[in-house]
Amino acid sequence: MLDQTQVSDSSKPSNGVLLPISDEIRRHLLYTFGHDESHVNNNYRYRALAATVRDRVTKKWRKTRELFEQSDQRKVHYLSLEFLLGRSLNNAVQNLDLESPVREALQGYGVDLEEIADQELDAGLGNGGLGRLAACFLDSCANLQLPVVGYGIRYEFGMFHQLIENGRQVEAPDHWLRDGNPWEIERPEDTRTIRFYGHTQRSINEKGEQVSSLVDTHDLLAVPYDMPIPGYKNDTVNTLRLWKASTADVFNLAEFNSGNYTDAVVQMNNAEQISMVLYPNDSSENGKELRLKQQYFLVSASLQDIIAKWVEKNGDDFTKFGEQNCFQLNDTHPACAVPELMRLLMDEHGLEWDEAWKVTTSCMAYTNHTLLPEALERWSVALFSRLLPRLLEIIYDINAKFLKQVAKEYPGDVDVLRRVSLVEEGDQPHIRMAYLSIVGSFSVNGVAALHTGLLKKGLFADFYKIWPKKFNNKTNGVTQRRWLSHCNPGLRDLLNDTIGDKWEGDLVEMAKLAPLASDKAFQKKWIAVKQENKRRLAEHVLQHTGVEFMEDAIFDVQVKRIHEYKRQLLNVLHVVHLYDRIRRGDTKNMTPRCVLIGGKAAPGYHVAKLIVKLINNVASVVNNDPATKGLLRLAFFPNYRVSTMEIICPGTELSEQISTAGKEASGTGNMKFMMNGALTIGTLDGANIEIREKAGAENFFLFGLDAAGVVDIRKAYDPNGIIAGDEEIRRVMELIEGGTFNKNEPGIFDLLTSGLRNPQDQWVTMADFRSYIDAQQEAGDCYRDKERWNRMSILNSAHSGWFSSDRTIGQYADEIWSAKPLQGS
Ligand code: NBG
Repeated sequence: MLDQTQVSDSSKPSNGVLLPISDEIRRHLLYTFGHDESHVNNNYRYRALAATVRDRVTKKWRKTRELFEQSDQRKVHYLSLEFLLGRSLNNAVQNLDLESPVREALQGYGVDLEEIADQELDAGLGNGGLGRLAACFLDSCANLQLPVVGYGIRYEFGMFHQLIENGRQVEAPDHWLRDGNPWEIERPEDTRTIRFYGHTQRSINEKGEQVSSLVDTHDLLAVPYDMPIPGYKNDTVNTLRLWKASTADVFNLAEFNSGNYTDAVVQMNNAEQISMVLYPNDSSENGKELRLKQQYFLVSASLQDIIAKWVEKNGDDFTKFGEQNCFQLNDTHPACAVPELMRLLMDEHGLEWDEAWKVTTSCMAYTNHTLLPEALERWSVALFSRLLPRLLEIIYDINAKFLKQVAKEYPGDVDVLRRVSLVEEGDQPHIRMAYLSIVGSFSVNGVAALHTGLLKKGLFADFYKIWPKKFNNKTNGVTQRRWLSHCNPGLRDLLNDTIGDKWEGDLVEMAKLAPLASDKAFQKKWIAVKQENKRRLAEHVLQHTGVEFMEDAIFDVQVKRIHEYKRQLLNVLHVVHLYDRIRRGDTKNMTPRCVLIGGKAAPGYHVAKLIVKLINNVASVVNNDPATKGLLRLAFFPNYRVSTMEIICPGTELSEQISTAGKEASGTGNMKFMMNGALTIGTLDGANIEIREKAGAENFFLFGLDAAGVVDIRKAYDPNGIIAGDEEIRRVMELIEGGTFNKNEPGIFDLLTSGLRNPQDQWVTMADFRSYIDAQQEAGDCYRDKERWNRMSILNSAHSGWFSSDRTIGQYADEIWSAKPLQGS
């Protein structure tokens, strides 16, 4: 039931608490921002509306928090270095069911909600899929009324802005907090102290036991900022707690800055660097000291926060701690939680090793998000021992006990001990964070069926043998509230008219569309919605790239981080192939096509940045050649982010999911496109496999080698043979290598073409090129048969129910967390 004092928009002030929305906006303009209506711009209107909407969250938020604190049910703490939230206004308006009163109120100001919502900067506190998954999960947890808190870092600078200059990516800082963040509330009363460096001191306590403590540390503060996560039309408002680093008290400063006041003040600022910037690496580790500091900062602050509340209620009795708490580690980034919980339990709360280990391993759960070896985090022992000396001792102890257990199971097998050790030996020994996470957790999950299978068979095979029951799969999902209902209002209305609105809370309802897939009248409505979304997307593309998309062409889209394994290069090769056909006059059976590619490259990832340059250069040649008119367009969408996906996704018809099989753990963009009726052209990788199973093989354009095929072909991979043996492929390579796309910059793409020709090429792009060309032709042919295409499109949406993050979170709650909806909410 909605609380009338919260959401009523009647013209009378209700209970004297909140006024109708238009009055509240006016009140905030005047009293919060000091402006009267006649002189404000849309930015102030946004901020006043956001404050108004936030006020309407407050009461439910407090209520949920109270319930949470009082309850003895198991609570889940989702620890993640990334939460890629995007914008919050529309989400809050939607979930609080305030759309009509807000629209009405804004009418009075002569503006519409879209214009105002457009003022909000994305909260880009994540890189890509991993961070966005965390955000979708929070939405689903609130929808399912689960007692889950997200813990992360309040980065001052989120994901960088991508500018394109002369076809190349240039990074600019994203100061998203510049105008303040209307959604957050600072909670200084929950500030925690985080201790770095120093060394361990042993002493004997009153009971005559040896205890360890850290001394001579450099301390700083973690100050929490809470953001509300409203459930969908229910009374739950969960919390995302983001930590900001701040300087510790002056006391400490005196210690290491005797006599030098100004230097001491400068030192103070150093503390704040920890939460200054998000590392912009997706699927590759970074190895920088500051990054390890961020990881420990998040973990220590969050664990101390949870333990402080536990101790308030239970004293130092931790017997039920594991039963009532669960930590989900989002990848290995928060893996320090394992030794840090041990440290807190032993050094601060007096538990013995065995007790502390029992508690720790009963509440830690780890999600792996990648198979790429370069993304597996390893921290040098030297760095660890300097920065976190006590944690390193604990890790060594965990390792010693673990290896003893393994040695018992595999007597005489030294090789297995070396393989599973948490410490990678060598000139510079390293800690293997994934292994630490596995050993310290009761659950280890992958994010799609294929991925979990490959973890068991490959990367973690030794551990799977030791603990087969720990391993489980949780195929990813996305929230249909943002990725369908909000971003595709046309489709939302059509669905509501056709199958009712239950799908917003339960996406399996979409299956009711299936019987209508061939229904002419329904198809007509379906096309009309897609056409309008294409128009909106084309407008956006024109505005941001200057490229004009033909609205009757197939809209073929690949948006995601730029990475070699995701093979944007294969996509470009196909565009070059189509261009070559046009130049040869071979345009029979060619479906007009508009190709959109978007995504950011990690600033230090040279090859990825070169791929961006190639896309832009090919685009410029293709789009400026009169021969391509009406047939082919290519555009690179700059600064791809959550809010642009909200426009791109509904207007897409063909979804490119073309990674080298066995490399993409799951993918989640693939699911967003499917929900919105796009057909997938893809490899048997990640969740594509499940998408194809659900949609039906006949409604999916499959190509390329499968994961086993990739492993196989690499034994004798001969890309030059493939190129020489296929006339069309040879021509594509000749066009690129001949300098067609870099007339004034000779040689700049040599690195890419030599990579394609290299028998060691990990991504085996040439191996899949022919089958990709053929699958693209099939997709194009199919598109010309409108009825068939629309049937396939409807069936894709209809069978997307499995890919709701509500389903995923339901499985986490039942199978990992043993968490139930919060009683009373
Ligand atoms: C990414 C994978 C994606 C997956 C998301 C969410 C990392 C380390 N992994 O395939 O590459 O969909 O995680 O699970 O960013």
